[in-house]
Order: sequence, then structure tokens, then C-alpha cells
Amino acid sequence: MSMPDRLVAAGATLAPAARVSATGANPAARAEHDGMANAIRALAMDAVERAKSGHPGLPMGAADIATVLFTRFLKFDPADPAWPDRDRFVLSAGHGSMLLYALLYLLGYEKMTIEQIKSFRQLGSLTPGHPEYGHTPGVETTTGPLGQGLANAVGMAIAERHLNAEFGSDVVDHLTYVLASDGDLMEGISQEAIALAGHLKLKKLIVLFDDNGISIDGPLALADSVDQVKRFESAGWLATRIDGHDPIAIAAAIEVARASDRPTMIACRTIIGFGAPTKGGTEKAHGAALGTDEIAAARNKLGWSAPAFEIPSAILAQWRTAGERGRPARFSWQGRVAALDRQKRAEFERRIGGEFPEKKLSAAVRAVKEKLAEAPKEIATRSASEFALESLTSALPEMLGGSADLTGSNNTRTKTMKAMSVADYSGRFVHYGVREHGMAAAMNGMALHGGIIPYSGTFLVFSDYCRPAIRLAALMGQRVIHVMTHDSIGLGEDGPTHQPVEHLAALRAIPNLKVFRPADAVETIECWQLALQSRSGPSVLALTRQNVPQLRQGYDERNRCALGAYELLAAEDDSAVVSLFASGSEVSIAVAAKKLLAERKISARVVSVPCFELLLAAPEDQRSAVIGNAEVNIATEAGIRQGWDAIIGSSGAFVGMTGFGASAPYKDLYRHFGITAEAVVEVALKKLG
Ligand SMILES: Cc1ncc(C[n+]2csc(CCOP(=O)(O)OP(=O)(O)O)c2C)c(N)n1
Repeated sequence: MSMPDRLVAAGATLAPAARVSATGANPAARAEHDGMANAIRALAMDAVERAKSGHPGLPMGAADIATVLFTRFLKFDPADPAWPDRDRFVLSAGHGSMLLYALLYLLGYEKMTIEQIKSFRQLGSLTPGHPEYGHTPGVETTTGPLGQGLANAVGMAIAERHLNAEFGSDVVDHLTYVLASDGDLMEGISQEAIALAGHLKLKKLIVLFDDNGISIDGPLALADSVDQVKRFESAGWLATRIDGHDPIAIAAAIEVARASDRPTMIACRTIIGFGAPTKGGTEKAHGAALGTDEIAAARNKLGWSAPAFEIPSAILAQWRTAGERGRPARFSWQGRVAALDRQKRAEFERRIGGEFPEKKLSAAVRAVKEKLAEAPKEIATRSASEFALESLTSALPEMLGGSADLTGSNNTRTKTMKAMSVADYSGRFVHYGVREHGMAAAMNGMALHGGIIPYSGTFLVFSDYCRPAIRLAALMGQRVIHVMTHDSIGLGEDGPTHQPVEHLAALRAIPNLKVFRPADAVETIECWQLALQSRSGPSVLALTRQNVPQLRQGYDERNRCALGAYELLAAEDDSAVVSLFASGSEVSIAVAAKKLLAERKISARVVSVPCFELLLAAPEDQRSAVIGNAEVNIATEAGIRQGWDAIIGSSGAFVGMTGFGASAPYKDLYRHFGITAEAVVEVALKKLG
């Protein structure tokens, strides 16, 4: 059956009342729909006009789609924006934020008052330029960088399927809707997201594509000629094209999508800035205030006579009634949760509430540390991470692992972990494919969904491919953990394309991101513990490909990495003239340098620095105690110097990289680039005069 035929068939199965409720055949219903949609249009025009900036075009064009979705399909309750089993709505085209704010106001989200709408884009308002998660109740994810929201939604839909498999349809059974624009679909990340969703047959994911054929530069034809329906179909989606201003067509398409056995994309043909008589249908409606004359003419054309920011009481009442639709569903869901077996209920509530099993985590960490104390391991930190994960993943069922096609290299899949598949969504390991950007954004969606702590893997050099999503995880304060292995020239023969040089510095530049670079197996489990405990931000674990000695011998209950840096080896006489700082694989170089200096009667201490961010956030006295006041500070890291001055000072010396690496066995590379104990000693001697 062709897609339009399917739609017709689906339309035919709708109850007669639903079928006529918003049709032209029923003028009253159509008038009601138009009034409600025009309320969105008016608020968008007026708010953008008042702010003298913003994007009226998308909210005006997509108002019909949003009205049908929010008044007839979306499961939500403004009285509890965080209801775990609500449908998710992601406005991927975040520039159209006034669409979402207008909806939240009209539907009766308590905090979204008309004053907030009037304060669009003003400091401290709940209506920032682009929707911000955690700032505005009802906003599911921060969007604005095009493509991210769509990929977040894929993660949310994965989370839904996974938790559904674990807890059952009585408690987890909801849809994820996305409103995506041309820009979202032009971004490369959309391909990764679409392909993954199609492969995993995420049938509860529905993308409404605001197919208006206009972007900032003008008609889409200037830059794009993709047939999006065919594109989605080829990725395993159900896809169709409808008139995005026809409420019955929108409703019928959503009905079909909800019954589909795969994700659905509905290309809704719309007119950007619908209603604006001269600017509508052109790029002029995209991203600027329409102007008073155009707004007056649009009001006229739409038959909207209410003054700015005023919604006629009958229309507001219709919206508020729509806002109450979901309450009975929420109450019956609460009843089903209450009726669960006590243990299952407690676990569900713990998971979804993000309650952390601290005791289980400490026990798992202790077990790993005890084993390492008993039988020290000279292994790569990526292998140490796998060793840690064996204990961590069994203690924390919320951990959902993965890798972007580097499973065997990233060591993120433990022996007992099943892969997630269409046949079994309970699997706890996602084969993301070679899709680092989509993976990182999907992980954000999983964390936002709740109930899951996503972690995954790729090479550190490809953090560049994940960066926009990592930045958003940091901005949203989401706990996602990126295992990034092959963290320096120490990866050897793959050469400079694969050897990160500037990546540690670049990642450390992102606010609210913790970059951990453990030196050995003991630090690796400690850094994992800290990453898991970082509830309000993402972490990167930079891990080696090559083996490193276990520097920490014997059992130590304390998490010595918790301060970000600690004195691994004190000076023999407690009055070091040289402080040797290092991270990761270079800590053992610092240890060797200390020995060489001791032979020359130069007293040195070694400070391991697994996490800059924790050190720099530590109280002043503790930070300066760790940094110390030796005559000479030297830092060693097989990356660039940037960032280290905060620890060693501008007069400190740095042994590391100043350019790209090379292809050779790693020991040759360390010698070639002068990152050796001997080089550190030479620098120390020079500094000491
Ligand atoms: C990654 C990214 N690149 C560029 C932009 C700037 N930008 C905002 S909207 C937009 C394109 C607008 O076209 P479309 O997505 O079709 O939205 P519409 O004009 O229909 O509102 C661009 C380039 C962005 N927000 N994100």
C-alpha cells in the first residue's frame, strides 16, 4: 500500500467524531481549531515584536501542527511537567521557541504566565531566545544548535524502549515527538540519528517535519534538493507528506504513525509565517520582528482582533481544557505504579528519580580496589576501565553502555552485557555504529529521559565529532560519561590523524565538563566513581591504549582523585625543590624523573593530576597545598600546554607536545617528541640553573 493509501485507510478507521472534529466539513470545529492555532500565531508575533528580535516564522507556520498534536495526541499534564510517563515533545528547531512558550502558556503551565511571554528574550525570564532545559518547566531539552534535538529524541526513544522492556508497559509506555525544520534535516547529525532510529525500529518516535522550504538565505532550493520522504524511507522509517495546515490530515498522519511498527516522519508542508501577508512564505518571516504594519495586516488576514498579548477568554478556555486532558491518564498511571510489587516500584522510583545507590557504588569500588591491591595490574587504563565496569555495571543497572564501532578498543562492553536490539531492548549495550555525534546527542536524550546513566566510547581524537553534544550536556547539567580511549601519541602506529594533541585542552575549556585522565588502574576506578557521582554534568574519561604500571600499591579507602590532584610521591626530605605534575600515562614518567633527580641529590615530589576541573574548584588552601611551592614546577602531559599554567604558573616548565604526532611504535614517539624522564630532568636542571 502506498503511503497516501495508508493514510486514507487510517483515516477511515478513525471514529467519526474524531474525524470531523477539526474538518472544514464541520465549520464550528474548524473555526475552533483556527482560533486556537491563531492564538499561537498572535503570541509569537507579539512577543517577537516586543523583544525586537526572535523568530516568528516557525511558530506561525507550525501552529496547526502543534494545535492538533497538543490538543488531541500528546500525553502530558501541566500540573506535573516531570511526570515520568509523559510523551516527550522536542522542539528541535529551537529558534522557534515562541511556539513552545505559547503552548506552555495556553495549556496552563503554572510558571509560564503572560508576563513571561511579554518578557521574551529578557534577562531572567523563563522565555530565553532558545528553549533551555532545567530553566523552563515543560522544556524537555535545550535546543538551538540545529539537529541536536532530533538526535536527543532518538536517545529518549531508546530510553523509553529500554525501560519499557525492564519495567513493563504499565509504567513506561510513551511516545517521543519531534518538530524538526529544514535546518535540522540538513545537519549531518540528523543522518546519524535517523539511521540509528530506523535500525532500532523505534516505533514510538514521530518526527513532524516543518517542511516550509525556506531557511535563512531564502528558498531551500538554493542549497538543498534532498527528497526527505525517500531519505527517511531508505533508513527504515515510515514517511509521508501532508498539508501541514490541514488539521484532519495532520491528525490522520499522527494516527498512522502511532500504530506504526517503525519510526515515522511526517513531512508537513507549511507556509513559514502563515498569516503574514507580505512576509509569509519568505525568509523575511524567519528571524526578525515582522513590524507593526505587517502584524496589523496579519491580524486582519487571520481574523484576529484581540489586542497584543490578549487571548479571547473562549479560546484560552479551550486551550486550558486541552491542558487538562492528560490528568486522568496521569492519575491512572500513578495507580498502576502504586500497585506494583513493592521492590519493583521502589527500584522504578529510584531509577527515574535519579536516586543514586551510593552504598552499592562504594562496595563495587572497594571490591575493585581490593583486587588491585592484592594483585596489581600493569595494564592500559582502557583495560582498567573494563575491569572497573565489570563491578560497576552489575552494581548500577541504570548504566547503559555503548561504543561508536570501537567496542573492542574502548573496552566498554563487559562480558555479561547483552547488546540492545529490536528483538531485545533490555540489552544494556548499544552498538551506535560509526556515529559519534549522533551517539553523544542520543546519550544526552537518554540522560534527560531519566532512569539511565549513559556511557559510551570512542577514540579521544574523535571527541571533536562529539563536541557540540558534549557542550550541550554540560550546559544542561546532564550526567553522561564518555569513555575516550587512545588518548595520546601513546596509541602509536595509527599516527597523527588518530593522536589527540589539543583535545584535552579543548575539552577542559568546556564549562561544567570534567575531564579525567587517570594514571593507572586504581585511579581509573576512582575516576569512574567520581564521574558517576557527578550528577549535574558530563565527564570524559581519557584512557590509554598502552599499558601503564600500577603506581598506587596497597589498599587505600580514600578516593585520592577526588580533589583533582594529589601528591603521589612526597620529596624524601619534605622540602622539594621540584614539583613534578603529570596526568595519565605521563605520571609514570614523572615518577621515573623523580628517581633520576634523586640520584643527583635533587629533591622532587610527584603530583598526579587526574582532573583539572576538580582541582581548580577545590578550596584555595587545599589547592595550594597540593600545588605546593617548590622552586621549580614542571608539568608533563602528551598534549599541548594550554591550561596547565593555572597549575604550574607561567614560569613553570612543560614537557609535552607542540604540534601533531607521527606514525611509529609509541616508545619511539615518546623519545622522538622528548617526553621522557631524561627530558624532564634536563628541563629541571636548566630551570635550577
Ligand atoms: C548548527 C546550527 N547552525 C546554524 C544555526 C543558525 N540557524 C538558525 S535557524 C537556521 C536555518 C533556518 O531554516 P529552517 O531550519 O528551515 O527554519 P525556518 O526558516 O523554517 O524557521 C540557521 C542556519 C543554528 N541554529 N544551528
